[in-house]
Amino acid sequence: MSSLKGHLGRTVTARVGGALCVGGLAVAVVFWSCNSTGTGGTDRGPDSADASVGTPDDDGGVGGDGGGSQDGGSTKDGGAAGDGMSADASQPDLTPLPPDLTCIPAAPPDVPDPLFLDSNCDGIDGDAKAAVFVSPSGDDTNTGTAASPVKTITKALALAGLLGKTSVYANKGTYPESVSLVGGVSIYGGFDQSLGWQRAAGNVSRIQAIGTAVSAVGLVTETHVEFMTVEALTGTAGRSSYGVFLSNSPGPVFLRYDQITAGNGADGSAGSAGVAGSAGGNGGNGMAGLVGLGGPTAGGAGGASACMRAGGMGGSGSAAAGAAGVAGIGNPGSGGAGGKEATNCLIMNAAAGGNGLSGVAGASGLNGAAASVFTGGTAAGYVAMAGGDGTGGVAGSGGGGGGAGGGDTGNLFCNKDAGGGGGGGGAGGCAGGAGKGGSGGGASFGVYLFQSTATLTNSTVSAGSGGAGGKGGNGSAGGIGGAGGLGGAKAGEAAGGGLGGAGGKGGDGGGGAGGSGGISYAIYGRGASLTQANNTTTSGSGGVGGSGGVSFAGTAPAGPNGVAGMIRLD
Ligand SMILES: [Ca+2]
Ligand SMILES: [Ca+2]
Repeated sequence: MSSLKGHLGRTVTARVGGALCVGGLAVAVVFWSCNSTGTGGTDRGPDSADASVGTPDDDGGVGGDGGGSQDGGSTKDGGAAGDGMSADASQPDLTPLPPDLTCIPAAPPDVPDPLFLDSNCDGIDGDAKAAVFVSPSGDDTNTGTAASPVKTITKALALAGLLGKTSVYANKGTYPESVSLVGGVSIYGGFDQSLGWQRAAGNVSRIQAIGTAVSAVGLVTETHVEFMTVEALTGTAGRSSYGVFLSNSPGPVFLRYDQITAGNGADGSAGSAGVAGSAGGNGGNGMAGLVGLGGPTAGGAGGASACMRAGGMGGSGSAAAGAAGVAGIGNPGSGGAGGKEATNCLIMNAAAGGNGLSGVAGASGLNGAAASVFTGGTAAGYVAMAGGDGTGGVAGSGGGGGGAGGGDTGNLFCNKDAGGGGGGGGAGGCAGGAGKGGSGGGASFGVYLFQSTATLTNSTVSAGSGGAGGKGGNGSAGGIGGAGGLGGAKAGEAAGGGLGGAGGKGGDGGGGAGGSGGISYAIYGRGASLTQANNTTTSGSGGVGGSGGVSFAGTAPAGPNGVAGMIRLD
């Protein structure tokens, strides 16, 4: 065994049939010197111990068989004659040093690795037969071979599942799609179709989508996403942004050599303001009393209401006792009493109608409850928390109608007279509407894990900032009550009507609370199993909580600010 540092800082271990090997790595150049090579016939059988076998890419990608001499002495390296590889079928297998610089035949599988080695000598890093190829310039009706790539990663994953292939190889370029992983189908980027699907670090294969770029739900098979640039963009209306979102996915999912970036969480929406309550209508005046006539004299109409809180009608007058006013709606007993009639015009003892009682003011509503603080992610992701809605006020009750004045019944000596009608009661004011709570701002997560298992290495993970919480809506004032009508005037020996009662004021609406600010973490996990190393993380700031709506009861609570950090595992 020999051990050395690869150009990406990984330790590369090679076993060469028990022989001593000395290896060295330069950037993108690999050379091996092994004393078991070049002497001929020392190949000690298939290099099944090559750490690249079995587990994808856990050996740093180096085939490790010492420059192709350890493939069991056969010509199974598969390179075509004249392709520049060290172990073409047309040449002796144990080619003397220096070995070929790019092709190191090894036992399968050849997986795309960080050194981009074509260890099965099929011309690319990876196994062309095991993959579906995808390119932004491809076509989803294509077959998915290197010569006929599909256009979207989503299509490539579906095709791979259909054809029993284990990988998708992505050409450089941008894929504007939200990718849902398929268990057991890994995605590798960094290929360049125009150069025969060679890989290089400068080739950027980018998945780009609003909201969530890469996701998996219920994924239970090992799946890799490597050398991909994963970019989530900011959405709207409180939407969260996830570079990679894994939920209930024991996978395991390997994220390696990736550039993962989430956008900002979108700001929450402001809550709507309450609608102002309508004023109650005024009560009508009672009809004046009548000399020498028996009436009737109409009471004033109750004030009209847009919210079923009309004032009571005034009582109607006559030569007899005045009629009582009608109670205002919501205000029992509020009608004024009718006045007693006069039976002797010499005494003139007719009584005036009683006044209607005023309506009662409606209670005001309450401000909304404060938005919750973040307590943990869910299977569906971050839940943006809205501020509570305010409650509306209660409508005022209607004023009672005034009673009619007592009449004069008349006799031998005097004419009868009709008393004045009572004034109508004013309608109650309608309730002021409540402000709605502001919605919560969205969160930003580079990588979000819920009950999932992931290995995250050698990657850059960036979160944006949390979205601001929406402002709570203001509560609105209740309507004023209507004025009561005047009682009809007295006439002759008849008395006048009573006043209508005023309508009560409508209660004011409460304000809505502000929404919570969105949170921001480069890496967030809940119930997650995370293995991570050699990553660079960046996070943004938490979103500012929305301010509370204003009402006559004061200002509703503001939303809490969002929390932020690099890594949080709940
Ligand atoms: Ca490889
Ligand atoms: Ca290969």
